[in-house]
Amino acid sequence: MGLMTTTSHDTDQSTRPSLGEGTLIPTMSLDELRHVQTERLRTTVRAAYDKIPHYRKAFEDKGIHPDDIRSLDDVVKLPLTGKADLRENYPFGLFAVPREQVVRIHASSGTTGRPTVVGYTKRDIDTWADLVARSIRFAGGRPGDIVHVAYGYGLFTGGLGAHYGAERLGCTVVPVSGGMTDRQVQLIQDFGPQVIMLTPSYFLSLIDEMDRRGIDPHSTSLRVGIFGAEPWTEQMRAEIEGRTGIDAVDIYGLSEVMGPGVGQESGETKDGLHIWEDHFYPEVIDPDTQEPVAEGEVGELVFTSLTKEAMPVLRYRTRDLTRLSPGTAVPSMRRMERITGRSDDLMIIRGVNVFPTQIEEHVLAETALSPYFQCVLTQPGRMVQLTVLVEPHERMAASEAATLAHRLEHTIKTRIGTTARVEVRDPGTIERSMGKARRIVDERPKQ
Ligand code: DLL
Repeated sequence: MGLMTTTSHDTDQSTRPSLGEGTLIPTMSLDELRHVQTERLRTTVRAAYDKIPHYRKAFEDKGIHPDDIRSLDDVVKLPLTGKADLRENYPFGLFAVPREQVVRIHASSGTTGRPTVVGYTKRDIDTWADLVARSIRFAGGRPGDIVHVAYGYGLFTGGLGAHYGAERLGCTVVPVSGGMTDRQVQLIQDFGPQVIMLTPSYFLSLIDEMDRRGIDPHSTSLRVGIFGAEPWTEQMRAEIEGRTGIDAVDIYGLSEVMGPGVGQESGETKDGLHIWEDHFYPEVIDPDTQEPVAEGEVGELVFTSLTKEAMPVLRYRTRDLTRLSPGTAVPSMRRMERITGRSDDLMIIRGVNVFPTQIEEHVLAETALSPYFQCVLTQPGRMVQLTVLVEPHERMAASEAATLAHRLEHTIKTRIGTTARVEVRDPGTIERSMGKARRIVDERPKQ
């Protein structure tokens, strides 16, 4: 990486507008990082306890006090935080600063109940812009690039998060937001962006639109795609890179912790997401026992924010399943493996655990099939049934479709271990998303 600097150790959170990392990829040693994290953890814990009644009560319930948190190993003593805690404190109950100091609100709708609301101070927005700038740089974007942002703008953190980061890096931002697929393609043709940021599933729709209009997706100005906000696979990366010639890299984040830019994959090594550990302390726990898993084991990712002012979070349970491994491109910071799925997306089919990403791998291995698919869950009797809807690129004869369906059913049975019915639909009929793809359609009767 060409752009390197050491990171400031300044942990005085009250006076500095920004923590000083700017847009640069950190080169701090592991010792330095642990020192910074420890200081920041203590400040965060203190603020959470002093300023947020929810956390004060949670500390008291656990019989702990901020003074008990002296080192990073003490993190496990802290209470876990979940989506339910955000809902119970709706809308502003988890803010650690007076509402007047909150300059931005975002929210995620979720599938049920109240939305979860998050807030940012001016400095939080600044830190976020720095981290997204860092992420874009790490992915392979450069100051001076044109960045086409097709993540949705609004309460969702994708659009504005990407936007501020691209500006911070010194790029020219095209804030298209999601939707109007034909216009997206026209703007790519007209403005010549080098970088595009959107969900991988929506990018597939843009590639299809290019195909439809006779534009060779290899011929665009695009060099790097920064894809996230939903699970995707190595097979999907190969599909996107093969069809466009760009570098497709993964960006991770969630509103409750910040938004996009919590972790980013390097465009050079493409080996999973480095977590920006100077701002977010990761752990992986067993979702059932809530105990930390052994190093390198898969479990639920949990984050403690280290620099957030408006809404610090302690041990936030992401429900995302992954494993941690040592850093490569940034040696002191750990990587997380591509997310296999959220525990919410886990389908249990006759006792076998299946994530839509596992289905995606096998759908993409079938060259006649387009990458669009959906998993439909029904319950005709007592058993849950999984039907995988797929569609071919070109219309197929019934016999050909039947052969393909049987082959895929067989692969799913032998490779994933579950029984699924595969239904081949007509080209273009499976739901397209303009943001996060809806992979699971649950048609089971409501309990
Ligand atoms: O999706 C933030 C974001 C925007 C990330 C743009 C990346 C790009 P939420 O709407 O709160 O925030 O959803 C967060 O999306 O817990 C994961 O389940 C999923 N997710 C986000 N990035 C990835 C990724 C944004 N790269 C939830 N791979 C998270 C897999 C992802 N899942």
